[in-house]
Amino acid sequence: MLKKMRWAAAVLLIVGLNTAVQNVFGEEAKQTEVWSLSQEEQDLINVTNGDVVGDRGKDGVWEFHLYTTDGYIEMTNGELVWVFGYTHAKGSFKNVGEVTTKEQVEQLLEPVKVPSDPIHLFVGEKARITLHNTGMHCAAEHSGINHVAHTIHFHGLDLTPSVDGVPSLPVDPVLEHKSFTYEITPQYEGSFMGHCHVDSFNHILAGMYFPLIIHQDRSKTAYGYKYDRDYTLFLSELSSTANEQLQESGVVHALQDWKADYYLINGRTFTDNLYHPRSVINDPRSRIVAYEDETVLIRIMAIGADHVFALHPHGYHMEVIALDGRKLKSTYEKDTICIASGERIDVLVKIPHFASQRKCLSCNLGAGITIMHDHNLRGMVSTGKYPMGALTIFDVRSKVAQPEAPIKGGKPYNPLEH
Ligand SMILES: [Cu+2]
Repeated sequence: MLKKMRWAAAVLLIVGLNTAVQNVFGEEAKQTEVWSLSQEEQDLINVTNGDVVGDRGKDGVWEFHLYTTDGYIEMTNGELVWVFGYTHAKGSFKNVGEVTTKEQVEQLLEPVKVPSDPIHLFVGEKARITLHNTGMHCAAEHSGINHVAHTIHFHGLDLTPSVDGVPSLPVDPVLEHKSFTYEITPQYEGSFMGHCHVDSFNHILAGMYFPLIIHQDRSKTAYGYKYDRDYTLFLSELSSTANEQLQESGVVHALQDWKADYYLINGRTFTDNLYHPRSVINDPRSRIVAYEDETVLIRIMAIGADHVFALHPHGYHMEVIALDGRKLKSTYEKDTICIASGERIDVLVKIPHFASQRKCLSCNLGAGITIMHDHNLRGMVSTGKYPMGALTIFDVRSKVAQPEAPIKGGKPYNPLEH
């Protein structure tokens, strides 16, 4: 009887601990929701991290419907910046028909994001990607930005001009309330991006870009290298002033003086309020969580006017395995990755086995937090404030179960403060 009670207590303890860990770390909670899926669906989620994926029709072709629209994104200083970009139906890339009014945009589509959600494709599997232009719904009535056309350029894919997204070379861009379908079959795995190619300076910098990830198969490998976890960090510049001018008049005055006032990782800035829900470090897609012994793949991408990001992790060297979606013949190690607009750099970070590799008191930190930030320090200043910009963290955890994290004053646990 006593033995049974001990067992029951142990089970309760494990369940309780598990629940506490899940509450603290959202990504683990996400994994538990998928237990009832088929093996095929589970394999797909494994390589897409649970991102929304397209529908695969009976003919085996992937279908995606992207919608262009405008809206506001909230920054960590509370500013709402008007942007325009791509979005999709609520919870899916399904076709919800032509969307023409503000009410339909709000009812049928996800709010606009910068960058918009990643598109995941597979080598040799055909995809039909339809772009619908819903028009602008939050711009001034007489702004020249109303009624503009858009396209998708699949940056880095070797495509024929008919699906290359450069307006009228030879296909006309997608006019307001019209649509166009790009049909592509990826040849190479790797990290790519999509962006608009109409009035590119204004349309891209206003927010029209997204990561495009092409997988070789359903395994956690990239370019033949195995990884345990993967993150995509899309670095970009944003000018709220230029966007406001587009919104009001459709013209950016003195375009040669265009200057970013926000430096972003996945559309967010870091800020010294560690609990800010819009901060980079509180975004599960941008906070790099890993456990000892694991290999982490980071797909770094950048887009902007002229800023070259110099991404520098403390505590780790990164192994560069691919540049611009092509495997390197031999890898090399870097602790500062310079990346300019349009480039993609794929790196592996090997998290050591702490106990066996600790040779001195100052080496191999063990579980804990280290920062990774733009070492071109302009990228750490947004709206004139520091530290506010392109910074995220490595949140490295021991495989040994940790005691329940303390929660102080109703605030979630933040290891940066411990
Ligand atoms: Cu456009």
